[in-house]
Amino acid sequence: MPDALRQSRYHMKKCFAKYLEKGRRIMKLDHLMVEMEQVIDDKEERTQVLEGVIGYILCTTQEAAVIPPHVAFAIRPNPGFWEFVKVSSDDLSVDAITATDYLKFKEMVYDEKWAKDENALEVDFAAFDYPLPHLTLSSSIGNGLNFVAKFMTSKLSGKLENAQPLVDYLLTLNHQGEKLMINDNLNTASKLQMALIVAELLVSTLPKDTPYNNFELRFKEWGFEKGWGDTAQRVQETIKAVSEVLQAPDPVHMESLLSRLPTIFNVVIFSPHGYFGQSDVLGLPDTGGQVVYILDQVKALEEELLLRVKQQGLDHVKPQILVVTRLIPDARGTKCNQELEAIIGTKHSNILRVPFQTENGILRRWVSRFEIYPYLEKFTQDATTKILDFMEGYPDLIIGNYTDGNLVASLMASKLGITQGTIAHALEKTKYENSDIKWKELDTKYHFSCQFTADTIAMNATDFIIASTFQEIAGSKDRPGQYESHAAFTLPGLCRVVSGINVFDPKFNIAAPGADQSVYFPYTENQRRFTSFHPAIEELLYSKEDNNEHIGYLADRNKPIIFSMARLDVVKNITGLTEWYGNNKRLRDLVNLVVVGGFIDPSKSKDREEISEIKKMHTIIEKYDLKGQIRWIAAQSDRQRNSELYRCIADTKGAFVQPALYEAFGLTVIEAMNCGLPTFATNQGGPAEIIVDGVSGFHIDPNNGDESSNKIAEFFEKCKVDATYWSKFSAAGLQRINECYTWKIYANKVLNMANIYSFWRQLNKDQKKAKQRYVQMFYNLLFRNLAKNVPIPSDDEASPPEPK
Ligand code: UDP
Ligand code: LCN
Repeated sequence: MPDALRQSRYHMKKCFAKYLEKGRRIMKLDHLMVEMEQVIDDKEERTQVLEGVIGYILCTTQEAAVIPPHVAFAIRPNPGFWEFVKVSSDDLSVDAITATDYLKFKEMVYDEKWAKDENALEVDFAAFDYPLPHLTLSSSIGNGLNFVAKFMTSKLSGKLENAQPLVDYLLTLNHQGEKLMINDNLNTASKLQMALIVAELLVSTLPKDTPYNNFELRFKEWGFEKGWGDTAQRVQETIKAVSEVLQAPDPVHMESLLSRLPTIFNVVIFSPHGYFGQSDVLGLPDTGGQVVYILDQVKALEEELLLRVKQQGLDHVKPQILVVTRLIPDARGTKCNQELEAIIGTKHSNILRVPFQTENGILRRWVSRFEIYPYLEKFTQDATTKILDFMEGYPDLIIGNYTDGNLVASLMASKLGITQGTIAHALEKTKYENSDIKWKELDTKYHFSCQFTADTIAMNATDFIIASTFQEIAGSKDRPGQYESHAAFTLPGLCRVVSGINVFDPKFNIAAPGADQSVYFPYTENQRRFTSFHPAIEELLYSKEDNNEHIGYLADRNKPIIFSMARLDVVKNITGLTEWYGNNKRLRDLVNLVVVGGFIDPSKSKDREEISEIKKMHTIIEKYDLKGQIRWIAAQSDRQRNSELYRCIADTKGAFVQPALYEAFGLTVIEAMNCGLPTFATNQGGPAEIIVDGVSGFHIDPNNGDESSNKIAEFFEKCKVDATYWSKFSAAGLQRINECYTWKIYANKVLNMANIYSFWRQLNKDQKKAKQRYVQMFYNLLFRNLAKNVPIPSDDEASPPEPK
């Protein structure tokens, strides 16, 4: 053995001895590295050790389970790719192990009996996925639609008869019983192909704008029904699209054909928890970006649906979207006790509220999203009845939001056989370290046993998953994605999920939300600005008075303002930003700080975490003597006024700062950029993808306050010497938004998904059925019992938090 290798082995052994020293435990990458540094203090020697195989394992490790004399490693060389190995500390031999064995290693740390139980419940959703193709490249994750189109193409190619599933699918299309596209006269691929040739001949002779009505009767005689288009031109395009696919399918034509078929008219969107309303709800517990997202989403989807039905020649059809949420009798000044509420800015969309029922009747009070599980099954049943009644038929698409909405959507969709999409907004699992293995410790407070099983059920039941960013699915080079963390996990004593979800599944797609551009528009569009708010905003920002709405003041009005707005949760890190500012004299000299969030008076809040953040804000303001440079404003719920506030900050040539420790997506980042405000946002989570660092804004590291605050200071120093520097970032942010983050782009993508996955589920119906059965069993045997353990509060208990 060469000397260098011998020496390196010697160091590695010392290192493993150190890892073993404390006995059984779970270690993360940073622990492994810190302990390595303690044992090998020479930097060069450490580099040498890290060059070998074990070094590679250590560097790509996410987590390790120490069970002397072994250490088992979960390594992740690339997003979505996991390998598991076991290293013996005696001879440093490395053995590959399965995910199941790795999970058992982990369990040994907490529950040896369970780990060794041969009959411990193992859950393997992948067992049902074998007939289906999967993506293989990390870079393709989230691009399911294209992949599905390719796979469909290969299924329908070859000879004409192979296209029969498409014909069968076209035969099923209808709107409330009215047949669309074709009728039974064209029930084979060859009959359809012949008829298309004749039809094409006819439309090609007509002026392009000839209305469909003018030749509808001829079409009907040949076996065609409505849905091909509103004009001769549109009809001709659709005929071509179908003919191309029948002749020799290719993914591009397949995708464009399926996207233009009349498939989706009625949509149900579930968002049970929180206070879901259109006014006075933001800032209430569990009520944040999700509500903003859904209301904007509905407007965008309705607009796109109306456009599509018009183009399909189905003007008489009124697409409707129903947002279904919980009815809360104790509505506390909001409209959450109203059963039906029309959605402002839409023609046919409504909020439908259905109460939670318990053995004692309707639950009157609000309940936290962590405690919502016991009501969901009955809620689904009651909601289904009301929805079918209201819509006078089945919806064509059901979309769930967050754990509770996704579970309800899964129950209803599988019962009625309807296409389903899910949206997580945020999955809780990655937010809490070791939340799976330590579930028993956390369960009384968070009920993660319910949440993780519900999330896994929904991910597996749904036809497609809408993610806002790539990182939500598969993280980044260093950090696993939110979905990815459900690939293999264990809840000792309950179940070992050896395969929860595969991020290479083509059901994953990215469709990022936008911000309502009729509200969040650039500060430069003077004619559109909501100037009536200016006196109120002037007071908010610059009055000298301390009261329950704001404290602090800005002594020097000439300085630009750095601005942040968020719920006052720990993870949003508004206190962190205030502290960075307090600590950085350079930054304090350059700019003022304005933050919006929470209450000023801690006694107004009933939320433990918020109260502690409020107190912390006061302490920091005192500690750094910030009065004169800071203005802290309590949570603001008027979005029109808030949008004007962003623009007023832009008038000062300021910036928006989003300093969250982790942000799932980050709507405020999008809002600020839409208003033309240069933006600094956390590199942990969605914003890292929204902003291209140094091009359309800046990334900041929430765990490195000095570096982040200096980065902001540097920007303002540059702006001082070059006024165009600020405008450059303002414009680049807007450009980024318009290219990638608008609701129009979103609505188009999501409706394409709905159309394409509706056919996909039809193509794979046998596999879908088998998996659904397994999901149902998991729900029945596990979830239902877990949900029974969540206590049901009585309406007489202390009231939930007061609304603001
Ligand atoms: N918001 C608000 N008033 C506040 C704080 C936040 O209107 O005092 C709005 C904000 O403009 C954004 C949403 O609430 O539209 C927050 O969404 P985000 O994605 O930033 O965070 P979430 O609260 O969903 O975690
Ligand atoms: C929930 C969150 O935590 C945010 O990161 C998102 O922007 C919001 O929902 C909308 O999806």
